Amino acid sequence: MTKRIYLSLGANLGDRESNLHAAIAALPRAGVRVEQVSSLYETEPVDYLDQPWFLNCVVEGETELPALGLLRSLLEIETRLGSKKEFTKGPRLLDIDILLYGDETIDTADLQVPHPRMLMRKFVLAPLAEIRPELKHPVWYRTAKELLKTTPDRSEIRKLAIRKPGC
Ligand code: GSY
Repeated sequence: MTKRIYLSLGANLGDRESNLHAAIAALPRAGVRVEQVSSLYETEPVDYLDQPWFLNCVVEGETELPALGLLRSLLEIETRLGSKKEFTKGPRLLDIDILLYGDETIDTADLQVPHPRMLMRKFVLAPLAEIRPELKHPVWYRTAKELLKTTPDRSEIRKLAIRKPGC
């Protein structure tokens, strides 16, 4: 069955913009039809602060893959593009997280959806609210635009005035 999905992409090593472009270009062969891509945002690191700033964006798409199949497919893109996490929450060439998978709630050791920290992350909420301001997941009470307005995350983000990846 077709599922509407939202992915968060981030990179803070190497040519960050090329890494994001390459990941978005790889999505169709990995089983994701890309429908919208947000602008790129330069974002201050959260969680582990002593690392370079990230470039982040959000992708809206559709997939026929089951959630764990999608996760595997995205991990393969990360590995193929050379991404290794030296340590959890540390710098990386590329990170792809599943934010939403249809209206589903998934809570397994390998995958939690909606992404458990997305409401605390401006680097996710700003690009999501840019492409889908009125989006509401059944476990939230508010839209992406409202969540961005009320998030406690005080980290800095800057929308880049350049062409979107994938366009
Ligand atoms: O969770 C994704 C990796 N990550 C990021 C990120 O993508 N952007 C910002 N700004 N901070 C981050 N901290 C981690 S971990």
